[in-house]
Amino acid sequence: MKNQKNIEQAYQNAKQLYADLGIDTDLVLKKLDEIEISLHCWQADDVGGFETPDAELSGGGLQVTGNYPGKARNVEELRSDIEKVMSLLPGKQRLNLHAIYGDFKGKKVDRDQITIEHFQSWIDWAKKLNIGMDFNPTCFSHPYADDGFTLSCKNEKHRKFWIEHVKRTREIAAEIGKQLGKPCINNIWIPDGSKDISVDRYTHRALLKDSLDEIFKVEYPKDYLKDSLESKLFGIGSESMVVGSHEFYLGYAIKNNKMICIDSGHFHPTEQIGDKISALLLFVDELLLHVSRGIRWDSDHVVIFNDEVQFLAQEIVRANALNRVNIALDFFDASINRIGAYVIGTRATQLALLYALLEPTHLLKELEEKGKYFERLAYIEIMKTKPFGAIYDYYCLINNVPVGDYYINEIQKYEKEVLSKRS
Ligand code: RNT
Ligand code: ZN
Repeated sequence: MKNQKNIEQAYQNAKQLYADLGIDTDLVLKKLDEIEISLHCWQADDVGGFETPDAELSGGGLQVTGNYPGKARNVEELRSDIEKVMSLLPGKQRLNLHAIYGDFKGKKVDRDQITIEHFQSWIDWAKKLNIGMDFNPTCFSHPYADDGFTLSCKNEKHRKFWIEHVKRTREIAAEIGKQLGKPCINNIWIPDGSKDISVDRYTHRALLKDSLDEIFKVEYPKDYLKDSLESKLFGIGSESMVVGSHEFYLGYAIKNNKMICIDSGHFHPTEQIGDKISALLLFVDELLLHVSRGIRWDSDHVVIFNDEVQFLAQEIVRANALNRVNIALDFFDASINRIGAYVIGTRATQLALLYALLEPTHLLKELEEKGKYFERLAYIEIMKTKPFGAIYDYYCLINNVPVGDYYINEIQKYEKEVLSKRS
């Protein structure tokens, strides 16, 4: 590494500046290194999946815009992309797989037919990389989801189909967790909702509750499987009503001891996602985060190091809840290099966690308790110009991954040598 000396020196300087505030940066880096971030497989191919060679995202209130060349077209390309991404990141990652990404080997396998055999090669791959995995039922991009309803559908045949699908994903996820020796989170998100004023909301929600009760009848050891439920405020084409709202899932999760998934793009823009952490953690054991970036109608822009992600990380750290909050990413941008999108989003999330871990929380709390609010605000501002970038650079250096802008070059090289050759 060219600037190794400078990076080390900058770290030593920064270390001293943080030590003056009572922060041990070596310890902080140890803590940061223990955090696993779950990488969503679907940024690599625009949420298409591998059920057919030309599979594309359709419906579900989701939209991917852009047509940057080089998306992953099959299991091998996806694995190669994720491996590339991981080689450019310090710290630990997991893989978050959607059910449509099975290794179907050219066979048509409908969603109510998937079994562990379609995911065994993913488990073997994860074992080889020594990483954990998470899983998701795919309740969109399917003819039975075309009317906008899945688990809350009034058509019994369709609803049964989706119940079967989700049951199978739990079975598969439990087997993944068992084989990898780390619990697998199976996160249920459904698109169900309606574009315009909806009259019979009650029945749809009652149906969803009924479907979930049926799905969760089978119990799996918590060491293998953790169930999670993800709400949404609205989607494209479901602007007026979403069946799986925050209130619905929060009620369900608390009553049935399930995990709640908070997607940062799924709330009203003036709501602060960070503020939800300390409230939810008093009523559920664990949370799942889908770290994302909402922009106007889109809930899935590439994550950047912004105020929202910082506040989220601060609240996790301040609540001493790193072991109760599972961190996953969820964004999809097809307008830029997809590998670059992953690296930017993951590094931004790590930066936010690092920034939060470098906070002199003890000092801020003390000032707060004494009612010294000017001083509290002053320190919050002062921390913003402390050299946390030097700490992150050093973290990259000791992890043997590109420091600073060096990852850009690596991604350009991969684009030239690999991505640009995909048609
Ligand atoms: C959709 C949800 C969900 C999806 C993935 C593909 O709004 O955020 O998590 O992004 O399941
Ligand atoms: Zn999400």
